Parts: sequence; structure tokens; C-alpha cells
Amino acid sequence: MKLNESTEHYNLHNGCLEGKYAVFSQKKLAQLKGVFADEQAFAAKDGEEIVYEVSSHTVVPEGTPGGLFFGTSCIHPGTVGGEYYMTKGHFHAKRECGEYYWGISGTGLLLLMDENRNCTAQLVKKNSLHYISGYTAHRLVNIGDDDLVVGACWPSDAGHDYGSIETEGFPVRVICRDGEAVIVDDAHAAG
Ligand code: M6P
Ligand code: ZN
Repeated sequence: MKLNESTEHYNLHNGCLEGKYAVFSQKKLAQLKGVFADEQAFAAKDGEEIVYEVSSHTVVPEGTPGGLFFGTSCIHPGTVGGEYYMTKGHFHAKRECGEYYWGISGTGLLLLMDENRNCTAQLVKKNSLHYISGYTAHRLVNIGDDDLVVGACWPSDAGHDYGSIETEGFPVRVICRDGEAVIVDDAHAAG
């Protein structure tokens, strides 16, 4: 039997993916309109600034039952009006699908929200492991001064549903107060 070298590579230390199935995307600040509470502070920033980057390893087409996707998110450090940079966050379109996240470097929070908008948070750091149950929205927040790099593995038929997060957000926000990360209730979510 001929032994073939894999064309695919994953760097455990920085999360970098390389290979013919690696897909890379960037999220600029302008694409996160409405995500941060302080609209004035948002408008004053450069919309071209890259907030986070996602590398995905997608061997099968999106929607394939039984397959898996694997990826890395890198959220850069920064704030909008004191609110830390974060991912858009999503439910899975196929709600029952779960996902694994694991911390590679940096410091962050994983916000988890069920369909009744009950929210919990987990500290994400190097080697932390996070099982995200089905029916649970997930968002990563970088609360450190360095990049937050997080690995992810999820079913290839899970899909992404951004709808309710785009309109209602999460019930909490993570803000920098005296240099410390604080989780506060989102005023807009009250009532
Ligand atoms: C992880 C996975 C991806 C997701 C990405 C960015 O890598 O959960 O499925 O797309 O984070 O998160 P979002 O789609 O919420 O911007
Ligand atoms: Zn997901």
C-alpha cells in the first residue's frame, strides 16, 4: 500500500489551516453594524478594520448529513465604545446540532444562549474545552490584549442562523470597566 502524505495541515499552536479544503474569510467592522451598543462610537471607527478571521476546513459541501467541518476563529483585540470585539454569534439552522470549541490562545468569553434567551458565559483560554449543546446560540468575545484564537468542530449540516441574533442580540454585553471585563445586562433587552 502506498503511503500518501496528507495535503491538509493544522498548526496546533496557532490554529492555522492549510490545504486544498481550507477556506479563509474575514469579518470587517462595517459588516458588524448593529452588533455593538454604541452606534456613535461604531460610526467613528474605520469600517475596513478586520475584527475577526475564520479559517474553515470543508471537505464536504455545506448541508451534507453526517459530515464534519473544522475551523479556527481569530478575534482581534479591540472595543467599540468600551464593548469588546466579538463574533456575530449564531444558532444552528438545524437546531439540534451541537459544536465543540477549544481555546488555542488569548483570553475570551464564550456566551451561550438558549432559545428562551437564558444566557451563560464560559472563560475561554489556552486548552479550555467547550461543548456547545444543540438549541444554543454561541458568540465569542475577546476580553484580552492579544488575539483570541479558538478551534471549532461542527456538523456539516448544522448551518448558521443569524436571524434572531441580528434583530435581538444577546441579553448581555461584555464591556471593559477599569481595564476589567464585566458582563452587563443589555439595556435594550430589558423588558
Ligand atoms: C467558528 C464556527 C463557525 C463560525 C465562526 C464565526 O469557527 O462556529 O461555524 O462561522 O466561528 O462565528 P460567526 O459565524 O458567529 O461569526
Ligand atoms: Zn456554530
